[in-house]
Amino acid sequence: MSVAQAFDDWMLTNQGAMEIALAQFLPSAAVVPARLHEAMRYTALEGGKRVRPALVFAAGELFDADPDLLTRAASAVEMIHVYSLVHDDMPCMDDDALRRGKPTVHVKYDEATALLVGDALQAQAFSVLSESTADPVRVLAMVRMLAQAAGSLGMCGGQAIDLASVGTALTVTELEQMHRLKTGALLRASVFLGALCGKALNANEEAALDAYARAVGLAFQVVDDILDATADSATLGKTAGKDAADNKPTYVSLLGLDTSRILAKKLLNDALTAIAPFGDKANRLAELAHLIVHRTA
Ligand code: GRG
Repeated sequence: MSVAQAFDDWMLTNQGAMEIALAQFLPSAAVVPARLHEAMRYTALEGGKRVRPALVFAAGELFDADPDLLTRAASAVEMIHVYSLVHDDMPCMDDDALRRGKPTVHVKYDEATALLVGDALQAQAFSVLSESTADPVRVLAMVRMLAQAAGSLGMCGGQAIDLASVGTALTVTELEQMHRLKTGALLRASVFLGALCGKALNANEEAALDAYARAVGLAFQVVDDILDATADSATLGKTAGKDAADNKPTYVSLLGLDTSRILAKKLLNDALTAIAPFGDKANRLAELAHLIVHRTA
């Protein structure tokens, strides 16, 4: 089997595991309030690339993680991610009708339901993580890591800067700061949550993972900006060309397409260099960095 085929199989296995875990960790649509639970399952199941769970699993493999804790961490991160997408698509934020190839939650259901779906997914993420029977000190560190990545000093803070920056002229440094929080914080937390499910990290390992996670987090956003400007809505499963239509500062609007592509390649190189000391054990993390930079959707 080729290396590429083995990686594709590994991704499919993880996506399957994620589907089963999310289906189990989300309340059944038969449980009251049925409409809310149905909407939570509608948006969280059968969709998305599951990049964040893959980062959790890949980092977990590197540090011989506890499988149950790893599945809980991957599910929790994905629930936070899905909540952010549901809220981001609402009329008070990005106002989008299409996500993961399906009508967004406020379109399919209604705005109040979309708000509650996001709130409930966020709460469920912490519930799933904290119900682990692993060492409570370790679980508490993971809860803290996820909370900090999701909060006002992480994803929510980045979203606030994003909303305030529409129609303004950001510098590349300011754009990077926004994305480090909005998208980068949760991607970084995915890597560290996976690692925390395994043996304790020494300072060198922590620094290497941090450099990898930061490079991959930023690369993800640079590529997202490139795809928004170049791909079509059917391929992306969400509305393409929205950044320019909304007058949002992006890597493409600030640097142009060619320089943005060069930057994405440089970040890929930074990510691979950072994890080189781990050797072959970090192959999955390396392959994920390639996937993030070379993805087409
Ligand atoms: C509402 C608190 C709050 C935060 C929203 C993540 C986010 C912050 C907004 C999403 C807007 C957006 C399109 C950001 C660009 C990067 C991004 C997170 C893309 C979507 O992630 P993918 O490509 O999506 O991993 P899938 O559907 O594959 O999981």
